[in-house]
Amino acid sequence: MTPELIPIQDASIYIVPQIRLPLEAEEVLRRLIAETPWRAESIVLWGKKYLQPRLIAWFADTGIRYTYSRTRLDPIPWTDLLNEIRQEVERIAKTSFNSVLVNYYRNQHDSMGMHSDDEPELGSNPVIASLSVGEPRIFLLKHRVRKELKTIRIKLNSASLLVMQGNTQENWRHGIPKERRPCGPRVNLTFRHIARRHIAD
Ligand SMILES: O=C(O)CCC(=O)C(=O)O
Ligand SMILES: [Mn+2]
Repeated sequence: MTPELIPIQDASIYIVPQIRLPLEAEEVLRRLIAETPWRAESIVLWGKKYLQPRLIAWFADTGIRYTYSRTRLDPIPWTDLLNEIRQEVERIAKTSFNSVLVNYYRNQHDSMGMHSDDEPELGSNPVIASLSVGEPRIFLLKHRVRKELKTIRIKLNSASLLVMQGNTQENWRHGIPKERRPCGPRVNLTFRHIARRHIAD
């Protein structure tokens, strides 16, 4: 399916509304929820420890370490399902990925705060490819400095692939807000490439 360019200043973002998956999206969702060794990570806010409002798992090629939101993650080896999805995502994004962070939003109360994917191990101008399966959720984008630019809201439907590249992370933050309406589960897979100098021996 053809990519739709999202016209945003100081960024380069496109969406492929429905990518080809190895199984029906509902089955991918069901299997990922059932078979992933989910972790509840904690975050420290104003000196107090909280559980992050979502579950995560991190898969990567062997030997890769990644620090995400100040949490050091040890990777799980790729499953066949994730590897097949990776191949299709690499074909579309025209780049290779050696890791995927999987986020599980169980219901409307789960969310991800506004952030940029700008950890040093991602290098400059990273390509981040983000696949959504399950309940559609709103993806917010806010410019980091140009407050006159409106917040952008993009609905991410099941089986859609959002690709952020170029100077997007440098200029914009993104996140998934909580919802007021009841929401079913959503799993999001963000494929990333971790720079070689950060790969442990
Ligand atoms: O769930 C999403 O669509 C966003 C995930 C994300 O921004 C991240 O994992 O860094
Ligand atoms: Mn992100």
